[in-house]
Amino acid sequence: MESNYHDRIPNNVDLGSNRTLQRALEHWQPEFLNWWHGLGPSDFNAAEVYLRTALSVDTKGWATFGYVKMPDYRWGIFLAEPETDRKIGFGDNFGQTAWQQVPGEHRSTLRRLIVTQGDTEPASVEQQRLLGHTAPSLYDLRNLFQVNVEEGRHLWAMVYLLHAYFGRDGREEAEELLERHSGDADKPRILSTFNEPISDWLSFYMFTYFTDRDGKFQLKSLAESSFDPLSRTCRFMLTEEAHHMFVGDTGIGRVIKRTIEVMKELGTDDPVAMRKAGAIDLPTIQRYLNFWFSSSLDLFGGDSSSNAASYFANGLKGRPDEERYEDHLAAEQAHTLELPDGKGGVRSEQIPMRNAMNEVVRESYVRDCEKGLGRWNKLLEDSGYPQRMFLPSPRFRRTVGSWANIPTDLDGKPISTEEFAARQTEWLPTEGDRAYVRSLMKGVFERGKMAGWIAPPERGINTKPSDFEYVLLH
Ligand code: BYC
Repeated sequence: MESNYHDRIPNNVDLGSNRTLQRALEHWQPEFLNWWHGLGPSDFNAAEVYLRTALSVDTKGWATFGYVKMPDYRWGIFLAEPETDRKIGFGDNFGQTAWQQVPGEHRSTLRRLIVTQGDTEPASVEQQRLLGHTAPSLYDLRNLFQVNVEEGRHLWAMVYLLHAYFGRDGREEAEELLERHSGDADKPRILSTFNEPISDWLSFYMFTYFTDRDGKFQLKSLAESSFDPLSRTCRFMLTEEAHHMFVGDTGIGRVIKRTIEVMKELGTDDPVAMRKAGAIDLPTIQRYLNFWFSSSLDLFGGDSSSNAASYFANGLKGRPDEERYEDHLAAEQAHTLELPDGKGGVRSEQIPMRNAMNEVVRESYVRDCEKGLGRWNKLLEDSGYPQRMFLPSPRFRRTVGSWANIPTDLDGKPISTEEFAARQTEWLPTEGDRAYVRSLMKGVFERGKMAGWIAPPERGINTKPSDFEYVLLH
């Protein structure tokens, strides 16, 4: 497929052949840029950032590196190459030809799914807007901006689908994607986690590890969609998503590595001593992890969901890597949920598999999250420390699904509201923790220098050394 990189809107969808669509998107473009200037990264617009830009979707063109001023970044519309004669891979229409247009009966549901996905992209940029000022190094500053510009491109991807396939309603939804704002009292973002403030870099790494990973699973589910343009869009977005999770994974690893170094230097893991030495103590890191993991679990929706059942039945949204499953209809199977019994205990209930799709995907997500834990714990183990990071039970601190607002401890044991209130300072970041972490956040902008609370990365970006001048501030 040919890529028109030099068009006003770079694209590989032959935008030039559809003047109406092109004009509509060219009308949206200044509104996007306006939003970027107002609510995208604060300052740094004049800085030259060593960024990866997608010029096309092939292996040569999708990751082209060079210095770019962020407002000059070429936000484009790129869909993965079409698969010849692609068939629907799951649900009641299994085996039929995938759709190139939106079937009338699924129009509003598909639009809702695309809007929900699209809403998260600018939301995350808004959440991270002030972080540049407190970056621990030029390497991290560059990674933040890389994540931000790509989330901007992912917004473009969803806006393209809305404009190209949903007519006037789609155009209105595209406008509203720039009108809702993260944390806004009147017009908040749609999903809960995307209204949480990210005011320090520990939260940023947790977000890119846990919340971007929800993005991976949701995009993989949408990549299975019978609506082929959605599938192709998500497949290309996934190639960019991997780096975002890498930033989170290595970011948390580097914080833990530095913490271990300070524990060794001081000969203690006492949080007070650690904080005096300017490191982030392990219990604080664990509390941040508990917060972001539990929040991200909510993003999968209810554990028993008739919405999820009809998305699957109608072929709108599948399971990640659907080809790994034997039964693509999932019409006869059941899934067992562990639910609160209303008496302070737990009971099991079998529900139809299609209604349990959110839970099935959430369970795979939890297994994927565990991988990072293994790497971080290896650092502790290799240093001879007995402490380990862990994931709390998926029942802990939930606000969506059967466990919503049921107080439990970190093991998922139901407890009283009073006990939860009394112990939550052990489990979740306190105001004191947040104030301490914020007090460490001071921008380090000298080439090759690193803030004292985090270790340098093991390697740089695109074979450059880690002390490369990733951002030219002038
Ligand atoms: N907060 O049947 P239910 C990413 C709503 S992240 C607020 O239980 P369903 C990224 C739900 O919308 C991936 N509301 O759930 C990461 C529904 O409302 P309506 C984003 C919530 O529908 C980092 C109602 O509750 N993509 O890409 O089966 C940086 C009942 O819902 C929440 C997607 O999410 C919540 N946490 O599933 C940048 C994919 N959870 O419709 C980007 C598209 C549920 O009755 N979205 N609700 O008004 C979906 O597939 C589904 O909407 C959900 C919910 C999985 C989110």
